[in-house]
Parts: sequence; structure tokens; C-alpha cells
Amino acid sequence: MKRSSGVCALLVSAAVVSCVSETTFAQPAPMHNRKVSQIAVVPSDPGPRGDAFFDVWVVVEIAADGHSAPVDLSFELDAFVNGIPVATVGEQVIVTGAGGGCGDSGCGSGCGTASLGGGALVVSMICAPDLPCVPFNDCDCSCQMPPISLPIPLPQPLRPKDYLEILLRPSPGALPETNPSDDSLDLTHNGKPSFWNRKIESVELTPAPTGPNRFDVKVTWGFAANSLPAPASLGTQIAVERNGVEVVCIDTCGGWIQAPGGEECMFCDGTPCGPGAESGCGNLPTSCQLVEDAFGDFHCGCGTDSLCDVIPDIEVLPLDTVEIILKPIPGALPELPGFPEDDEEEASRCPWDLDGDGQVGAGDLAALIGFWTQCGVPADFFDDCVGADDLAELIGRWGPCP
Ligand SMILES: [Ca+2]
Ligand SMILES: [Ca+2]
Ligand SMILES: [Ca+2]
Ligand SMILES: [Ca+2]
Repeated sequence: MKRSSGVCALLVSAAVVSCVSETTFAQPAPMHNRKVSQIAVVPSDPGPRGDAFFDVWVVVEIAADGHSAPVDLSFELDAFVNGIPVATVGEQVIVTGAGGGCGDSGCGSGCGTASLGGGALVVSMICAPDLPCVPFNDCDCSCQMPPISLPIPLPQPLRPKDYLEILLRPSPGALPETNPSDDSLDLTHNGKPSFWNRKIESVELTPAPTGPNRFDVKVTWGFAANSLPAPASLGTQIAVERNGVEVVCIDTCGGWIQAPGGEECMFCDGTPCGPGAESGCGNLPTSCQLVEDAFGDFHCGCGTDSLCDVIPDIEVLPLDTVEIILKPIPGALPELPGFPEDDEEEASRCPWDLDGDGQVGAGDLAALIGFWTQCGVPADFFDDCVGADDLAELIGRWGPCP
């Protein structure tokens, strides 16, 4: 499916499912692999002196399958700047139950567990697609841990043109690597952040045809990535929470989006950049976007802000709070520190439409009269109990909801 840039076309709506399912398959041959999948150079807190500084984060992916006994896949990362070793960090990883197997069509199902940090954290392994693959339906998948992101404590800030290398090696006593070809990654710092980001642009509730108090939730969102040394797996889920409880979660674009890596935007002016992102809903055209970090600074990223998903038929009562949350699909890159604040947005229904039919009209007037003098009820628009001010407000809003 080709989409024109700048047009907010509907991508996914029909398949509303829980985002994780459980299936088991025949036991495959044992395999394991650790991989340095990405390096990010992200803005950090400028601090009281206002010094701009970058933090380096490295993402490691681990796959394991067909092991009937626990396997030790602990690793260490050595960081070099301009060829000089500057830091070593590690993580203890024991895969405790990855005997399940994924087969060729079990992407999305659970396949075992792993423990990190000596059991401090136990995570579920999931059958995630081996990207890139087109068409998506034919993807092979392997049993993977959620990506691990580790901060690299550099002794001094990166300077422009610094050459950063990350090398992964098995920890002493851990299982050796069978595929060392993906155990290193490097990046030349260009003085700007190397990052990815997902963000919500807007959220809209529109009355659903199924009845009162039912709404379709339209989410406009996007992603951007810039100056990354490797392809970026940006698969995204959208969850809807009602009063703090998740009611639905969808996989967007059939579960995968992959930006090719290496895209660079010098200006945030909407000009096309890169070859676009491959995804389960076709090639997504990308252009240079403005991206704000958590500290209020702006950066340029190559991405799109025009993806739309409609999650149909959600019940929303007048005083409900609805929160829309973007999440990485298991197996996709986690959000980076420095770019987390645009992943959640509250949606509210039109407050004067008390009966939830999309109009402010006679039904709402009748409802308001029914609430007369009551406090803390839907018609109490000013938190001072229902009275003449609320009546005037409702009549002033008469007609279609804005
Ligand atoms: Ca490897
Ligand atoms: Ca974000
Ligand atoms: Ca109404
Ligand atoms: Ca009032």
C-alpha cells in the first residue's frame, strides 16, 4: 500500500487484538546469538550550567531457541573513542526457558523466559520477525528477548568527529558466540544526536455508530530517526487505557516498521529524506521533521508524522479519562531517554455532549436538568454544582461537538 506524504490515511483498524498471544511449536535445533543492534547519542540534562552533553546508549539484542536447559548468554561491551578504550559495561543474562520454537509463522507468540542481573528482572522471550522481510506475512521469526539498552559511561563528552566503537564479547564463563559478525558497531559523532523517536501528534474521539457513549479513537502519530549506524526497528503498538486500565492494544503496520539507518537531516524543513521506511503497510515516505527532546531542545529527524490508526468502538463515559500510549512492539527498539514525553496523550470526549451522540442538543439538556443542583456529576462543568451557569454553557455550545 503506497501512501502520499502529508496525508493522514487510515492504516490499520480492523484487527483489534491483544498484542501478545501464546502458542507453542515443535522444538527446533539449539541456536543463540547476541548482537549489537544500535548506538544512540542522546541529549542529556543540560544541568545548572546549561552545558549541552550527550549520553551514549547501546542496544543489544539476544536470540535463543531450542535450549532445554538454562544457557548463560551474559556479555560485556567495550567502548572505544578514537581507538582508545574508555568504558566497559556488562549484563548478566540467563535464558531459562527458550525451548519453545517459533516456526515460520508464529511471530508475536511467547517462547520462553530470561533473567537479567542475577534474577533482578525476568522477561518474556517473544517470537519476533527477522527483519527486514517483504512481504511481512512470509517473515521468519526467532525467539528473542526484548532489546537491552545500556548506558555507556564515557569519561568525557563526545566531541564532533569522535569515532566511537562498541565491541561485544561473551562474559567469562558464558556461552561463546556462534555468529561474531554482528558483535560490533561504530559511529562517527557529527555533533548532533543520533536517535530515534516515536511520538503522538493528536488524538480524537468521534462518536461510533454502535450507540451512545461508544467512540472511535483516531490516533495520528509518527516516528523519526537520524544519524543511526544501523537499521532501526521502530515497530509500534498503540494501547488505549480507560481510567488507568488497558482496554485494547493494537500492532500498527502489521507489527513492523524499519528505517534503513544512516538518514541525516540537516534542516527540519519537510524535505524528503532517505528511501522511506519499510513496514507491514508498505513503504512509508519520510521527510525531515522537527523533534523536541525532553529538555525543550529541537533536533532534526528523518521520519513521518502522518500515520493514522483508528481504534473502533471504545466505551467512554462522561467523566472517564482516556489515555493513548505508544509502545515499542516487543523486539523493536525501546524509546530512548530524552525522548519519552511525547508517547502518551489524554483524550476526552466533548464535555457538553452528556448522552454521547456527538451533538449538543435536547437529550443533553434533559440530562442536565436531571442533574440539577448535584455536584461532581457530568453536567457540573465548573466544579461548583449544576446550576444556571452550566445551563448557559450547554446552550452556548448547542449544535455539533467541536
Ligand atoms: Ca553475534
Ligand atoms: Ca517518544
Ligand atoms: Ca448529545
Ligand atoms: Ca455550576
